[in-house]
Amino acid sequence: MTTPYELAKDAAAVLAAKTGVEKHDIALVLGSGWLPAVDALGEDYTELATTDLPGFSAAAVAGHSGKIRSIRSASGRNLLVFLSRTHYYEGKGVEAVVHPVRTAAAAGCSTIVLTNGCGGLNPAWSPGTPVLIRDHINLTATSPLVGANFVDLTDLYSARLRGLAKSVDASLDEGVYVQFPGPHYETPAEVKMAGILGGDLVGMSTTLEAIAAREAGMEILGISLVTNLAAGISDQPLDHSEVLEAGRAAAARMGALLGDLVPQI
Ligand code: 8IG
Repeated sequence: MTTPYELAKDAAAVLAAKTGVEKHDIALVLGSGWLPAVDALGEDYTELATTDLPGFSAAAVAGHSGKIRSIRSASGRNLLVFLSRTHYYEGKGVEAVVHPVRTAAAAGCSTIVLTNGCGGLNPAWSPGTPVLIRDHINLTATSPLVGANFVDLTDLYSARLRGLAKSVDASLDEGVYVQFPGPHYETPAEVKMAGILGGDLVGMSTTLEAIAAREAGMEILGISLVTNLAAGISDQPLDHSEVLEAGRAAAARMGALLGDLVPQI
């Protein structure tokens, strides 16, 4: 039987063959609202469909394109950018969720930047505000790891990389990201619970990927784009098209942030 790690190795081999890039250095996963920022990372690239590689299935959400971009950055690094992700709520299993992360590790990446769109609990974070993930609370009740694999998650989201991000943009706040399984948004009571638990951000991704990335030994930077106030924080109902619109409106700032930050990693 093929293990998830062997499947990732196979995907990395096909990636190297199709891009002509033997080793990638930095991986990025672009979440809701981050897609328009991709062009700020570099103009010299090869683009593949995720389905060109073993182990990937088609993208399922509007605003998430199933593409992978291999970018030769101006600073001479090979970036591996996933323009979409598989979410836990798609029901394809945890292994499908973290396959891009394991593929990136097998492709040689030692750093991963995990981005997402999420709801914010702090009313000062208006839609379009990026927030660094300081830590997470995983409410999916699952793990990408199987067996007696007691991976340490202290400093999961690298203090060094958060410091670097703040040196690029001193206005960046930090928060604790709470992953719910989704695909429904939270009830106001669940958002209140997330706050009582110590959360600042609510979303449907990232924590399982971060765990797999830590297992693989990668240094992790997590950045959330608050695209909406979490349910009950404002009296507005939540709407996916408004989430996408907030992303479009924030694209220039997110592009500048990633464009300035990545060369410093
Ligand atoms: I964009 O308010 C986005 N994704 N769970 N809650 C959850 N996920 C989200 C939200 C939100 N906004």
